[in-house]
Amino acid sequence: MTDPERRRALKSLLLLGGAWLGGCDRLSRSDRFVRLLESVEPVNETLQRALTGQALAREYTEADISPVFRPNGQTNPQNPEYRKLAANHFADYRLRIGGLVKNPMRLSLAEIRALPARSQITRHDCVEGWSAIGQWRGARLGPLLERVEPLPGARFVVFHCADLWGPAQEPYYESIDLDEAHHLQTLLAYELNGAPLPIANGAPLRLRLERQLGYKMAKYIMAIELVDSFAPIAGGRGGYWEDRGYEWYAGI
Ligand SMILES: Nc1nc2c(c(=O)[nH]1)N[C@H]1C(S)=C(S)[C@@H](COP(=O)(O)O)O[C@H]1N2
Ligand SMILES: [Mo]
Repeated sequence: MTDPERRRALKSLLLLGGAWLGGCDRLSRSDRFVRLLESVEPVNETLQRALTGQALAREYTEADISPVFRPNGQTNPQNPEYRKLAANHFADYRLRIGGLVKNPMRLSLAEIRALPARSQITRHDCVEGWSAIGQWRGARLGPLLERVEPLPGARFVVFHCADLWGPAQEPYYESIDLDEAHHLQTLLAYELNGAPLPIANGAPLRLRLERQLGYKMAKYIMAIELVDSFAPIAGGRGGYWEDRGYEWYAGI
């Protein structure tokens, strides 16, 4: 597109968006609409937000960053495969992305760092009653999903983690829908407060979503799977803690 063409296209989208914003935020739930916006390059964040009504979680300033971002849950996975990767500073790590996608991928950390990225300073709230403010940097999940091309039946994104729990050694896992996956603040984070993500906080890659509680933010992500239903996975409720009674949608 030439510049005037792009401006005209954006203007008509803006007008349409304005009309829709009147009363219909169902649009923000429409994955196809979000994908349409992502295909118009470059759509700036403010415009995309205005059009989709995808409210952002509050962002803070550097002065607000907590002196220590308290680690919680598992802080040093003992799974041998993970220990081996950690011993080599994750040089051999490959994020596997598969399931209901046209292009399954295996990505190194260097490849993940080359993806469209975002930084955000946000507050993390744990159900256990503590919170911390941290600065995260990571690859936006939305554009990454565009590359793997979810098949029409895909509805949820499942994160499979390295840490194993309990006597049955069950892996931690989590899931979100495609709307949440395309949100601007949904990241595969590889940095915390300007430094590589520490192991205690989920190295080499952890999920950030800023409109839900802490347990949704899977640490130690080894694989991402697109599915039409999470019922066949583990306890069938979409996450390790969900299988033990927590809400699947943990909105703050
Ligand atoms: N793989 C994995 N992800 C996890 C957890 C965990 O134990 N294992 N704990 C969850 C909970 S309850 C919280 S509050 C946050 C804690 O993140 P932090 O360790 O960076 O504080 O991670 C979430 N993601
Ligand atoms: Mo938590």
